[in-house]
Amino acid sequence: MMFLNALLVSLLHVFLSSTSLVRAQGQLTAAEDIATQYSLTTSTSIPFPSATLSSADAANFIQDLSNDWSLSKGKIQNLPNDTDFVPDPFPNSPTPGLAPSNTSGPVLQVTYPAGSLHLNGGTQLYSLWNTSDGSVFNSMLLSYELAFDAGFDWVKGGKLPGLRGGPDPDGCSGGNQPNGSDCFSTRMMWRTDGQGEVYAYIPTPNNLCNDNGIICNDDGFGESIDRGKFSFVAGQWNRITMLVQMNNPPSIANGNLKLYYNDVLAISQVNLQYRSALSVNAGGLYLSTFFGGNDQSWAPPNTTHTYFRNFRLWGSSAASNLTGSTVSAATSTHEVAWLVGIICLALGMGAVGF
Ligand SMILES: *[C@@H]1O[C@H](CO)[C@@H](O)[C@H](O)[C@H]1NC(C)=O
Ligand SMILES: *[C@@H]1O[C@H](CO)[C@@H](O)[C@H](O)[C@H]1NC(C)=O
Ligand SMILES: *[C@@H]1O[C@H](CO)[C@@H](O)[C@H](O)[C@H]1NC(C)=O
Ligand SMILES: *[C@@H]1O[C@H](CO)[C@@H](O)[C@H](O)[C@H]1NC(C)=O
Ligand SMILES: *[C@@H]1O[C@H](CO)[C@@H](O)[C@H](O)[C@H]1NC(C)=O
Ligand SMILES: CC(=O)N[C@H]1CO[C@H](CO)[C@@H](O)[C@@H]1O
Repeated sequence: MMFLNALLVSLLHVFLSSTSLVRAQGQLTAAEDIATQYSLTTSTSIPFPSATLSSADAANFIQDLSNDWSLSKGKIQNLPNDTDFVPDPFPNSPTPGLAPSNTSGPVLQVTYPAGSLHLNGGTQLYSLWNTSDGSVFNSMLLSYELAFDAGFDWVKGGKLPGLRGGPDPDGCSGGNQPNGSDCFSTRMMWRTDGQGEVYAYIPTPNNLCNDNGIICNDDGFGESIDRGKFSFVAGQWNRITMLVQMNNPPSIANGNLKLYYNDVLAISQVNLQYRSALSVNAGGLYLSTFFGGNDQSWAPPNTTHTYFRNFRLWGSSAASNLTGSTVSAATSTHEVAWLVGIICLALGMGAVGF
C-alpha cells in the first residue's frame, strides 16, 4: 500500500513536471508537420550555391535563371550588391527547437551600411513560386532560418522576409495600401530590443484595428500583428515558420495567419481579410529586408548584417475553411462627407460649418 502510494505520488510528479515543461517551452512543431496539418502537399526550396560567392557574383547567382529563384521582373529589385554567400557565422549556435537544420553550405548575408534605410541598405526581391500546371496557391507556408550579428543594434526596427501575393508586385509596401484586389504582404519585422511581429499590408475591415494585438500604424503604413509575442536573439540562428491562408470567399474575413518562432506557435490571427477579390492569392517569398521606418532615427549607426538559410515553401490551392464574419461594406470618408452634405441639405441646414 505504502509502495503503491509512493508510486502514484512519483507518477503524479512526473506528469506535473512534464506538463509544466510543455507549458514553459510551448509545443514544438516542425514545419513539415504544420504542412501536413493544413494539407499543403506541394513543396519547394530556394537553392543556395555550394561555395561562397561575394557581391556581384552572389547577385548573379540569384538572378541566373537556371538557379530557379523565379524573380519577379527577373532581378533583385533593390541593392543586389548587398548580398553575399558566406560561411555560417554561427556554426556552434544552431536554432533551438525540434527540426534539424540543414547546416551544410554557405548562407546568405545581407549588409546594412551605417546610416542606411531601404534606399541604400538591405535588399529586396520577390521569388515567385511558379507551378508547372498554372494553378494558384491559396495557402502557403514559409520557413527559414535567420541570424543577426552578435551585439546587433536593433535601433527602432526593420523589415524581414515573409510572403506576398496578388497581381501587383509593387504595391503593399512602402506606404502603398492594398485595395483588396491588387496585393497583400506579410513580412516579419524586428522592433526595439529584437521584439518580433508580423507586419502586414492587408485590408482592415470589421474594426480589425481595435483587435487585441493589432496596431494599425496611423502613418498610412502597414499593420503590426502581435508585437513582442517573441523576441529575436542576436548571435545565433532563429527559425521563422509562417502560414498564410487566403480568406474564402473574399467577402468573409476568415483569413488565417500562424507564426511559429523556433518551432513554437507565437502568433495566431484567424479573422483576416487578405483579399476582397479572387485575383489575390499567395505568390511566393518576399525577401525584403532593411532598417526602417522612413527617417534617419531608424538607421543603424554602424554597418551590420543578417544571415539567412533554408528557405522552404509548402502550398495548396485550398484557401482557409475557418468560419468568419462577413465583411461589412466599407464606407469611405468621401462617401460619409457626401451623405452628411445631403442630410444637411434635406434638413434645410445649408452649409453649416462643423
Ligand atoms: C479544413 O481544412 C483542413 C486542412 O487545412 C482539413 O484538415 C479539415 O478537414 C477541413 N475542414 C473542413 C470542415 O472541411
Ligand atoms: C554591383 O557591383 C558590380 C561589380 O563591383 C558593379 O559593376 C555594379 O555596378 C554594382 N551594381 C549596383 C547596382 O550597385
Ligand atoms: C514564372 O516566373 C517568371 C519569373 O521568373 C515569370 O516571368 C513567369 O511568368 C512565371 N510563370 C508562371 C506560369 O507563373
Ligand atoms: C543543404 O543545403 C545545401 C546548400 O546550402 C544544398 O546543396 C543541399 O541540397 C541541402 N541539403 C538538404 C538535405 O536540404
Ligand atoms: C486596385 O489597384 C489596382 C492597381 O494596383 C487597380 O488596377 C485596380 O483598379 C484597383 N481596384 C479597385 C477596386 O480600386
Ligand atoms: C559596436 C560598434 O561597433 N560601435 C561603433 C559604432 O560606430 C561608432 C562610430 O560611428 C563607434 O564609435 C562605435 O564604437
